[in-house]
Amino acid sequence: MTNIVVLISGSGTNLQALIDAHQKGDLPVNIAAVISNRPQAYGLERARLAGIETAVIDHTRFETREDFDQALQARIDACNPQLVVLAGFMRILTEGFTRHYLGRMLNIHPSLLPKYQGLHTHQRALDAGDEIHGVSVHFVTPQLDDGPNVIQAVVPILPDDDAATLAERVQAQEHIIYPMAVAWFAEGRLRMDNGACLLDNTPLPASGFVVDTRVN
Ligand code: NHR
Ligand code: GAR
Repeated sequence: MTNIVVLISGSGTNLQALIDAHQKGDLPVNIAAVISNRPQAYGLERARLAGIETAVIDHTRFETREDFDQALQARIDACNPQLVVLAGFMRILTEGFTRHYLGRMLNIHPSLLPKYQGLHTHQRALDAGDEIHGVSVHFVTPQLDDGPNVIQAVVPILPDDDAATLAERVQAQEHIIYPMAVAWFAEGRLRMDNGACLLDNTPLPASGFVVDTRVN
């Protein structure tokens, strides 16, 4: 069974989607631990309720990003995971950390990457007058939000949207595509190879596998 460790910073709805998929029998993994950099993250409670081991590595207690990442890496590696899953994890990771987990760490980012790397993606898509928005699951590489895409879900931007309504539409898709991507990895169907994604030994396009929710 594929051992995974999930890193969170906040409410943990993506973690909950993974827990739910696992409980339904749709996700052949063992969630070895959930680790948060924030002691108050509600996702820790979700993990406890599901009987999953939790840990807090509070970044405010470390002098440097390197020190924090070393402590985080030691805690993760104690679980021997085949995959590290960033689920609303909000700290930028050092190059050394990302290299250590290269090809075995996934992130979910709320935009259609390479558009809108970084923060405040929903507001930026609205400000730009975009007609579509979405979410990307990608392998993590040293460059922020730059690793190869595994899956994207596309949603429409509607005339009355604000950042909150748009985020809600995007997050509904997050909770579908993240368990899918993690399941592909766990089943041995997905890997990163030469900076691209292979699904069933076939290269995915730069967008990754696309789920387009717009009704035509
Ligand atoms: N680290 C690397 N090296 N590469 C990636 O692709 C990463 C990463 C760390 C996190 C998630 C990411 C996202 O999906 C992620 C991808 C946090 C920030 C950020 O600016 C940016 C991107 C992401 C996560 N964080 C601030 C910082 O100083 C803190 C913000 C806060 O605490 O609220 O680290 O978008
Ligand atoms: C999700 O929308 C995720 O895409 C986003 O934060 C939210 C976390 O929600 N991630 C980032 O912005 C990463 N920088 P959750 O804690 O409920 O899963």
